[in-house]
Amino acid sequence: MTNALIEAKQFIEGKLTKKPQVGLILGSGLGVLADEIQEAVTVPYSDIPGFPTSTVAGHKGQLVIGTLNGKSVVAMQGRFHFYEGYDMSLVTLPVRVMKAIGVTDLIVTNAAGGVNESYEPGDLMLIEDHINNFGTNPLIGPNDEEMGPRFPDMSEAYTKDHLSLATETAKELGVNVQKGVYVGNTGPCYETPAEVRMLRAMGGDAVGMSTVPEVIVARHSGLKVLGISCISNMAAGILDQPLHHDEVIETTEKVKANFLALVKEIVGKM
Ligand code: 6GU
Repeated sequence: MTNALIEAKQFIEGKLTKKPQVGLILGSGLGVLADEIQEAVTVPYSDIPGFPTSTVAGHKGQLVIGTLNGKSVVAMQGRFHFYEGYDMSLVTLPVRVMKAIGVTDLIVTNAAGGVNESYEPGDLMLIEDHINNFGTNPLIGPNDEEMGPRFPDMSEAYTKDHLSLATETAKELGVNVQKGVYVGNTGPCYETPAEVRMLRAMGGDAVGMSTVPEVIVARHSGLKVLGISCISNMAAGILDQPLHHDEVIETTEKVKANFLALVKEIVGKM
């Protein structure tokens, strides 16, 4: 373990009453889920040794630790994005910390643009697979065998059992879900219409600026992963309108109820 990791781990363990099982990374506009956590202990990122301070609108910047639907959880209300200028080791440090404090299952969420033309803003998409389009990888550099293998297998980046659990739970709740491939781009600009056509030709269904680095590190550390995208808007060139971050937040507001119900129920069954 790096010193940054050891320090963050010890600091957070000092605040824990029991080991969290499930880790949650809450994307833009989706941080409200953390408000549902009971017996919550909140830890601002600025208090955690080695953590950068989150800067994006719609992201709070704290860990919320407690109980959600009977399961012991740790949630990130706000994440670190590569486009903010943090290097990949910082973007993914929280995932390493989660693993170090005992998390076994990670639920990663994000707001994403719809690339698949049959999607609509407000859809929830269970992530079946991803395409790393960042042009870099968080595992580049010397490999610490204690943390995971040099050449990790990515044939099941998103755990099939979790995908089935999420599919069944959505059905039970009557929540409609899409399933598809998430493409991770660096951002911060949204894509051009030509880039969106390229992403579609590559096999992408949704595009965003996060998730892929965290999932790569989660798989390297042996965590099981479930990914859920909230399709906040259609990517460029599909509808005849420009994209704004405000729209991303507005749409996530609208699907909040379904998103909250779905994730809470899934966590309870994990
Ligand atoms: Cl259209 N693109 C990217 N890269 N990220 C997004 C998005 C689009 N909509 C929400 N997040």
